[in-house]
Amino acid sequence: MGNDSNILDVESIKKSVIEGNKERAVELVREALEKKIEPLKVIDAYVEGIRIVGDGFGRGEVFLPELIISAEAMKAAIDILDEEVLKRGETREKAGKIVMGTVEGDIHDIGKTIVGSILSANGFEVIDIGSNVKPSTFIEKIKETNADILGMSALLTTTMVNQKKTIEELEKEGLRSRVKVIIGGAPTSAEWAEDIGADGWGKDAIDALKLAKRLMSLD
Ligand code: B1M
Repeated sequence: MGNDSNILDVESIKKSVIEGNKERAVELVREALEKKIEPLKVIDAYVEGIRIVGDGFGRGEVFLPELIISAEAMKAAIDILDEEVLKRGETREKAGKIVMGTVEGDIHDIGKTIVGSILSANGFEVIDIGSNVKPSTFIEKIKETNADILGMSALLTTTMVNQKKTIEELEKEGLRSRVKVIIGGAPTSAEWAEDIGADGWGKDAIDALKLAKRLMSLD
């Protein structure tokens, strides 16, 4: 169904994530890309799906194994979209170097990876150091790569405090003045970014890109 039209099949995409049907989720990505639909629009449809599952989980109507299966379906589809976003990015002079990761205690990495791909596709050199990253590991990587920006994602109210701890570590190491810090993730906010002394907060990947460009004086 829908293969002959050029309309994104949002409902089927949402359903594939809600049902945790990885094969279908992947098939629908390929269909959307064949229809030449903008990858960011496709990503949004998957995000809608996982948010529905997450809300159900929050209300106790969806259980952890189901959440995991849905997340795996989502991740398989998003991996393909990330690759496509990267492929479409032109190779041009690097806009800046950014070390990116999800903070210690937190393994949510889907949003962080999307943000990394968008930045990378837009000329930033992204050093993605994964999830569950200790403050000391962020610091080591910044020193090793001489990064311009540190990007930290946190999805749990219990781990967002590690964004603050990492900034404190940066200060102790005397690195804070030469590295810009951007943060993001569902429980975070512009106010939280200000409270912990970050240079900005990204609502989503496009917002993070605008912010990173502004911080590198590219806008
Ligand atoms: Co978890 N989880 N989870 N989970 N999970 C949430 C976050 C939760 C809100 C669900 C709920 O209860 N409604 C809840 C947190 C509650 C709280 O903190 N108060 C929760 C919980 C409780 C848990 C566990 C504790 C469950 C358990 O074990 N009992 C556990 C924790 C594990 C851990 O980290 N230690 C857990 C586990 C998991 C899975 C492994 C099953 C899976 C993650 C798989 C993975 O990432 N590889 C998972 C998922 C999928 C979610 C939800 C449903 C979806 C997250 C996601 O991928 N969203 C989530 C509910 C929700 O967020 N509504 C939930 C899609 C993604 C594109 O959006 O990550 O927000 P997001 O990223 C956005 C923006 O936030 C922004 O741009 C991105 C693109 O638009 N952004 C940035 C993100 N990072 C940025 C960085 C920037 C700038 C912008 O600059 C650097």
